[in-house]
Amino acid sequence: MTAANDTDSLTEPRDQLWEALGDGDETRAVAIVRRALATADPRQPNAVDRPPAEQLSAVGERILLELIAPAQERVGMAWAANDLTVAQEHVATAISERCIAAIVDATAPALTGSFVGRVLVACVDGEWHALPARLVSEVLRLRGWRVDYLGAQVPTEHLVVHADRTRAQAVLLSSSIPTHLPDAHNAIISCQGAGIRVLAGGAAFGPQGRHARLMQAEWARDAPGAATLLARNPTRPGARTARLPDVDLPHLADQEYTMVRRSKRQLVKQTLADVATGFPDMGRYNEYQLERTVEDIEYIVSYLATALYVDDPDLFARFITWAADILAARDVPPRCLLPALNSLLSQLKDFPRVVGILTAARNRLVYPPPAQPTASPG
Ligand code: B12
Repeated sequence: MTAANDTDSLTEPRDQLWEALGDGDETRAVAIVRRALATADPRQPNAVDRPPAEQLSAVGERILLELIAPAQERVGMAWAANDLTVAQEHVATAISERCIAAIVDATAPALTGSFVGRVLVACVDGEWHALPARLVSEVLRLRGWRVDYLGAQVPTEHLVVHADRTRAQAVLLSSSIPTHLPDAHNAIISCQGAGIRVLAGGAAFGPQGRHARLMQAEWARDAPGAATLLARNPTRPGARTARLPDVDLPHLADQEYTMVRRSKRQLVKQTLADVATGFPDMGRYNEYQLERTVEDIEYIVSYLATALYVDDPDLFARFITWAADILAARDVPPRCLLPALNSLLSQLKDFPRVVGILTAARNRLVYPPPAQPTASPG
């Protein structure tokens, strides 16, 4: 997202859109984005000298990335802080989708009908966060690409077949939740094995796309970055010889990932038993509370497996910090995560990478790093 500043013409619409999303007012939200489209400046070099169609595309891109996207990020922060319910979050997201559709409609006259190329945009199998992929698709369309937008959780085999059938120049793969990284890797390997170029993006791929690079995929922070990569090397071949995941990730040879993934059910069961022993109040939990606790423990084990997969203790530590913040915002002491981590440490004490990952996260929980200064670095 482009940084906003106080003189930015979108500051006011941003606050208005946020309020409309919070009120669940779709009509008002759509009117706000339409008005912003009509009044905002394109903010690109020599914009006023460009043909009106190009100016319209540039403003449309700004509204998508600098108005709608930040509103969605704010929805996520408000949910995390327990200021929005899950239902309100769903309402807001449905309205954001409607706002994107309004921008697509209003910018249609800017499309020339000739394309610079054809790409597929899809979410990794299991990934529900389709809205980021939709934003990427619409920006690329405005930049002249023919885009096949496949939406949420696309099974890899269908992705490869469709990319092949449409002779797409690249598959753009989106993922928000890191636990989908093994499936993302499978999609990357499968596409590349079929000669299809892959460009990955989304929060799951880690800071600076470190996990995408590990999996031999190209990575871009956002849609404009993807457009630049595609344009810089339009004929870059995707073909590689077929490979197994451990070619990219040699650490998988220690089998720690496979073992944790395969014994997930047993690990969750034992962790739940250990947590119940150390926390007798759990005996009074109702069915709903118990189900949520099981879900949380499953989530912890999934993140542990993912951190092993990409060999990144920081991935798990960041997840534990996130979980601690979510709990704290709901008046649950973050230290209640400790019994689960301790249980896993004792169950998996013979696995050095697991022990390293769990210990680093545990330390972060016990000795949280000092709060960062709010001023931006540099
Ligand atoms: C809306 C939403 C949902 C909706 C999604 C509906 C939809 N149609 O998309 C629903 C309700 C389904 C959902 C479900 C869940 N969600 Co959710 N969700 C969100 C929320 C609020 C907004 C997502 C969004 O649209 N973001 C806006 C876009 C603009 O941001 P973006 O993702 O960074 O995308 C930009 C770039 O990354 C990049 N990009 C993205 N993809 C790609 C691809 C390519 C190729 C390129 C080049 C660039 C690129 O371009 C985008 C546009 O600028 C986020 C909060 C957030 N900060 O994003 C949480 C969030 C992602 N969700 C979260 C969670 C935990 C979940 C659930 C696990 C909750 C649960 N317990 O069920 C499930 C997981 C479901 C699953 N299996 O995938 C957490 C993830 C935390 C973590 N540890 O990773 C977040 C961060 C909320 C939070 N603050 O904690 N969620």
